[in-house]
This record gives sequence, structure tokens and C-alpha cells, in this order.
Amino acid sequence: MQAIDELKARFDRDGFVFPITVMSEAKAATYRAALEAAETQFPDLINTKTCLRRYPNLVLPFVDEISRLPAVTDPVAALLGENLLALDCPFFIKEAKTTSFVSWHQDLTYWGLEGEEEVSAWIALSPATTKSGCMRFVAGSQNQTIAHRDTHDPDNLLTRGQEMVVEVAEDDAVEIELRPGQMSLHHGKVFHASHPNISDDRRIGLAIRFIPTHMRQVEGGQMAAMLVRGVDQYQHFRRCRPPSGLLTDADLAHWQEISGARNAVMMNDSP
Ligand SMILES: O=C(O)CCC(=O)C(=O)O
Repeated sequence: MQAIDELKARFDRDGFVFPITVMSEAKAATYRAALEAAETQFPDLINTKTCLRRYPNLVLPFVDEISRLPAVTDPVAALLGENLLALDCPFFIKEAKTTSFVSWHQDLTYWGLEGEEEVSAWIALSPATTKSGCMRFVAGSQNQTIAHRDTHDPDNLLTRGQEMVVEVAEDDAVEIELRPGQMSLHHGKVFHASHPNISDDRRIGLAIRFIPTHMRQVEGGQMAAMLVRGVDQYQHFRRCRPPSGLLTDADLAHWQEISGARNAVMMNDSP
């Protein structure tokens, strides 16, 4: 009880909480191996431009499994309630010694949701360190809404290369270092960014976007979401179906339809 109260207090004050251990390093290594086997077997589909970018939980059973682990959803349920949807869960992968980065941004400014009841769980499947380009958060920044501009910088991992129009004091950033199997939770409006990976290993993170079932989408068209905990008595989002196997044809067709709708929302108003 005390731990949950402390988690909520830290989340409310800072807009993030870390590190939370959700599995052993050995278990994280098995999920990483499953990911890398799929990347090798299906290189045209299991890459950061296609199925790893949007709803990998629809085609990769192990991603669906991670999104339902009680160790992951218990802390989220303490913040959002017992009935949870996963609204997408993109992988953010930076290859070793590459220039990919993430500019300073707030998530919720371009997702078309009503209100701010959203929590991202970022789960490390490899070491997230300052050297590998871990996420960086500005504590307490979730209480502001900042305009963003699209840059479409090809090195930026964000959909539109969007960035906040204000300068962020780099010294204010907290480095969110995580061991494989640990996660951070962040508020959808906390300022966050990450530098390139200058380490010798890949930096692999799975970012699960959790929302309570009563959340509504108010802009950009109807998106789909996966019920991962509790019941959905509202049905505000189109339902996703858990994968039936590894990248089956039926699941791929389902993925295409659903990811297309989310892409339309994410690019809404983008020049
Ligand atoms: O993985 C990163 O470096 C950035 C991830 C991010 O922006 C997010 O999860 O909202």
C-alpha cells in the first residue's frame, strides 16, 4: 500500500516513475531473442517501419503477453484504474552507434484523446543507459501544454519528427537508465527526448500506451485498442484481437486495417 501511494505521489509530482522491475534480466533476454528471431525470419514486416512501429501486439504473441503481465499492469492500474486498454505499443529501437534520436516532445498533444488519463510504460529489453540513448524526462513538466512543429527529420524516431517550439534546459533532464526487464512510466504530457545510441549494443524499448476504458477519442477518426486488463463496458475504441500465432495472414490483415487508422490520426494536420 505504501509502495503504491509512493508511486502515485511520485507520478503526480514528477510525471514519471522509474525504475520498476517487471521481469528478470533472463526473461527480458528471452523476449529479446523472440523479437530478433522474428526480425530475422520476416525482415520485410518485422522492422521499425512496419509492424514494430504500430501495434506489434497484434502480430507478435510475445508482445501481447508483455502488455498483459501483472507486473506491468499492476502499477498502471494503480494510476488509471483496473480496466485498461493498450492503445498501440510501438518498439523504439536504436541500433548500436547510429544517429537516431528523439526530439523534445509531449505525447498527448497529437493523439486526439479526450483528457490526459494515459500512461506510457517503456520496457527495456536491452540496457537503456546514457550511452545507449535512454529516455530523458523533465520532472514536473506535465502541467504545461507546448506547441509543436513537424520537422520530418529522417533521424528522428517520432512519426512526424515533431518537436516542441521551446528550448528545454538540458541540465533539467533526468536520465532514465534501465536494466533489461525494468520499465519507466510516464505521463503523456511530460517533456521527453533521447540522444543517439553511441554504445555497442542495440537499445530496445517497448512503449505500451495504456488508457482507461472510459477514455474517448475526440479527433482524427476512430482508433482501435486492445483490452489487456479488466472489462470494457464502454466500447469507445474499436476492439483489437490478440494474435493467433506468429504473424499469421489473418492477423496481418487485421494489423493492416488497424494500424492504418492510427497512422491517419498520428498524421492528422501534418503538412
Ligand atoms: O524511446 C525513446 O527514446 C523515446 C520514446 C518516446 O518518446 C515515448 O515512449 O513516448
